[in-house]
Amino acid sequence: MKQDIARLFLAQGIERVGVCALQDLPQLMECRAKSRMPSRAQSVIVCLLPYYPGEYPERNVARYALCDDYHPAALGLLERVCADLGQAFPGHAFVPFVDNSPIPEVRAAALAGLGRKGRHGMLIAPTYGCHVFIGSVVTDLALEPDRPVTESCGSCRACLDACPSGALSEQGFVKERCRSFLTQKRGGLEPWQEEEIRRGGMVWGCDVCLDACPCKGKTLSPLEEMRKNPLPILTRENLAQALAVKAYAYRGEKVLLRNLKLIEQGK
Ligand code: B12
Repeated sequence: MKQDIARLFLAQGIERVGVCALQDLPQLMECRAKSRMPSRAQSVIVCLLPYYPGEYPERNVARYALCDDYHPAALGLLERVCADLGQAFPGHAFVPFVDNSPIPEVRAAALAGLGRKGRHGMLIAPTYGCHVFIGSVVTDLALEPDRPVTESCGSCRACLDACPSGALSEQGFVKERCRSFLTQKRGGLEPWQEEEIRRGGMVWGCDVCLDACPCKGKTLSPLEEMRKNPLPILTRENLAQALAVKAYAYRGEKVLLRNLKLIEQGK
């Protein structure tokens, strides 16, 4: 059964698929998408969506957000897989989720054998490293779970040493200090938070911990959907156009203009 499932994902270009039992995820996350969970859900089919689009050293936007918004693209791929799964297994439910998901995706992917959780908190997968998005399909089929990956980063602390804001340390991850989080934060910022954005020079997101990771992976994404229209430098001039298609659009113009202004001050 799992081979048939993997074949249907592969038909959409998705090469890496694994399964974990829903009951092994101790807590689902509260979010609007939770209402889409199928009743009597039993298994989570987790998949990797590699996104590395190239280096773009001059970029002021995190690599994951350079190309057109991955959310509708990934959901589109998974919806097509779900339609095929519905035909192959009539009477069963298949519901796709990406990012805005009740599934703690990094944990689910590690449990499904797709890679290990790095010290930076992200999944590190063979070949693609941490440059992967994670998607999942929740189903009421009882599928045999794959073997979890429980390896750790050993003595490597490259991401901890590189994190410029102290968000990553031996003590764990402090979201409120993460530059990626700060560039997304709405409303007023404290002076130290503004300074982090100025120093980081990124209008959206942060890649410092990924770039420092020796297992980051630099294989160009085989998924055309993840490589559309890279826009490495966001400016006041191209902002309106970018807001029509990029992942950061959901945060709105105000937050992005604030970040652009802070970065101009830092130059
Ligand atoms: C909220 C969120 C953020 C927040 C907070 C991140 C955080 N680390 O808490 C902010 C805005 C800061 C953020 C930033 C980024 N994010 Co984000 N984010 C999410 C989101 C929506 C939820 C994460 C969450 O709160 N999880 C709940 C907590 C409890 O889980 P956890 O911290 O992973 O792990 C705990 C347990 O699960 C357990 N555990 C974890 N793994 C395992 C494995 C095993 C085997 C076991 C037993 C236990 C275990 O231990 C942990 C401690 O208790 C996920 C999507 C999703 N639905 O999961 C994306 C997601 C994690 N983000 C993603 C990305 C790409 C990023 C950025 C790289 C973007 C960027 N370049 O700026 C940065 C990276 C920052 C960083 N170092 O984490 C990707 C990561 C892909 C990957 N390869 O792992 C995800 C999966 C989205 C996606 N669909 O692809 N993010």
